[in-house]
Amino acid sequence: MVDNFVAVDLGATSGRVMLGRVDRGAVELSELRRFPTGPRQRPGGGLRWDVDAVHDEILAGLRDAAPARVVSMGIDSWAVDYGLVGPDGELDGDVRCYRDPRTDGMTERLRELVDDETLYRITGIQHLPFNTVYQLLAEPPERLADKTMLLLPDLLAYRLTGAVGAEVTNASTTALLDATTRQWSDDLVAKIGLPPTLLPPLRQPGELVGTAFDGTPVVAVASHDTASAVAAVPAEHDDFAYISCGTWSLVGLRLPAPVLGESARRANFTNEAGIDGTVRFLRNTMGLWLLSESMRLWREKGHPITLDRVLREAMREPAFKSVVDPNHPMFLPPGDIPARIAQFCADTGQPVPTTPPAVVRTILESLAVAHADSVRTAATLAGRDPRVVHLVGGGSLNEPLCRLTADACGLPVAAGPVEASALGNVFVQARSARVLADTPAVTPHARYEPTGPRREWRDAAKRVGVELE
Ligand code: LRH
Repeated sequence: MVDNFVAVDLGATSGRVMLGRVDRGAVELSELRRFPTGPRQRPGGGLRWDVDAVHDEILAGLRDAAPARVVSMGIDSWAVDYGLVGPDGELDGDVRCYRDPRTDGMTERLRELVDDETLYRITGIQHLPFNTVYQLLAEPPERLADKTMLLLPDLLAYRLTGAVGAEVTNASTTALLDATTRQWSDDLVAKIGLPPTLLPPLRQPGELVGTAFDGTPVVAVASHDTASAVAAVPAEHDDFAYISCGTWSLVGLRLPAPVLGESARRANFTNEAGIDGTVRFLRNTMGLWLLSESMRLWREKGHPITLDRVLREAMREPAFKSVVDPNHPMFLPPGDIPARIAQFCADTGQPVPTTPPAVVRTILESLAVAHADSVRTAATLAGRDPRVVHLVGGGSLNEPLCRLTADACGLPVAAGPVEASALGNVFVQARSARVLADTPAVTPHARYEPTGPRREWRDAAKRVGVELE
């Protein structure tokens, strides 16, 4: 018998409603709807997500799925962003985007209340200027007084079911959850002066949230998209690293317990909650954002550019001309990424790439260096020796990036699944419905063996202060 599940998977560029058909241990995904999610600049009012539009897409997706007799549905999305629900049950204002500059200066403000070492010892969360805790600090305190904070997937589930809660994998990205107890840290909440009523009760992946308007059960999945993606990594053994590669590259290891020491904090590694009590020990890298934002700009300027062609041409450019640090804060806000890359190269005395293929070559090699750096650092900090890198998500279709990542890491890269987050989403639902016991059997669609001399990668990495070995 076939069992059907709906997975809503929201990325910061596009969202999908997928139908997952589970049949004898295998999951087959098909796309019901795909829609842009990208944030909009409100005149005078910051960078915001259109939550109403996403809600409408979910409703339309459920209607599209209806003939399939759906067992349940679940929602995952990017992390850290939230809506505030008032005592009247209504969403107060919009949901702001984490790329909004309102968090400027909040790192310093938080430091006055809690020092970095204490914050990390409790939460194990890497410093990203847009973590929820910094966004909350940027709110006028009176706005928070009588509100409940719902992270985006929880907010969308609330709009479907009326049930309030915070799913734990995503809650961990707020930097308000205790990484050891996996409960909200009352201690931190008090130190920061947030109202204790702000944070709703936690829920676990697999729990029933409620019932949607059409009777479809809504199940809490690993609602952080990266947690869903990691849950779908088709690893055969424990000795693997992963890269969940989309707008961001999330690079790290699956561990049984958090690594909360000073070295991990200084290396800016995070301990996000995974399914079944696991820890996602990883580091954020700016990811394909650099490429998609550049493509957007070139198209706006009227360049007749396609991704396939520019990738092909990029690989004909000379290697290792210029390398940038993709994690530099200058690359975070939307805008002219090629100009910022040029600036970075000029500032560091490297040749400035001027054509789209040259810029793309720089982006690909820089991402590969950042991937290799994070794989190596994760392994050292956790005392592991990964033998293979599983690269999952949309980036697994980017052949040059997979190839360069294998070369830079000096490890084989197993590419795929592409729709890892949607697959992990379906997996948790199907397990909860007891129609699947284990990670679904998926085979990576390609494998890239490392080639070429290591010395060139080591030299390129040094230009951005990275020691590859
Ligand atoms: C990837 C992601 C990542 C977060 C970022 C905000 O989509 O969820 O794990 O750090 O978005």
